[in-house]
Amino acid sequence: MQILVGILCAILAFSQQSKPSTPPDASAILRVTGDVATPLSLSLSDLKALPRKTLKVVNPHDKQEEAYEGVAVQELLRRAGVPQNEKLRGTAMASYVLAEASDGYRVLFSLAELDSDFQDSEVIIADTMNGSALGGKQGPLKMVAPHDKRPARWIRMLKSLTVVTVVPQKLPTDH
Ligand SMILES: Nc1nc2c(c(=O)[nH]1)N[C@H]1C(S)=C(S)[C@@H](COP(=O)(O)O)O[C@H]1N2
Ligand SMILES: [Mo]
Repeated sequence: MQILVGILCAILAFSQQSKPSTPPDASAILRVTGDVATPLSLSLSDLKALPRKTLKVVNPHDKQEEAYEGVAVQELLRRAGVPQNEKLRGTAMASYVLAEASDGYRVLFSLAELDSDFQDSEVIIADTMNGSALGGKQGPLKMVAPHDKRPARWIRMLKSLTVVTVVPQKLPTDH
């Protein structure tokens, strides 16, 4: 009897193991993860269906006027359940958004920098420039921070936003 139970368990374990894991959603191109209530996985068409913002900026590098269209980062953070406006206080004031691109480039924004109660940063996740989709190394998604004087945080090939809350550091008691 015990042997039979053992064999059945082994078969069950094997069948569980050989089950194919859920395939990654190929159309999901932007992930909003980390310290969020509701992680998001958004495709290009999901982004097209969200409230859209347009920005006219002069690119600090080539001094050309560019029109970007996309979704406000604050909108995405709101949908992910990140504290905003009057709820942005306490530990969330030491939270930041880590934006990562597929070439490994990474930039940071504090939550307060992306909150309209603190400043109008107008940071958007753009999917078009001058009416055309962002191709090649420019896209498909590019974060545009129009009030930064250098475009170093205009992160191209954006693939994820991760919210991180800085853990309070314990200072040695003898200090
Ligand atoms: N993914 C990614 N985005 C990036 C960078 C990068 O190396 N990788 N460099 C940044 C810097 S330092 C600048 S000045 C601008 C340059 O943008 P451009 O290559 O479109 O002129 O992109 C920013 N965004
Ligand atoms: Mo740069």
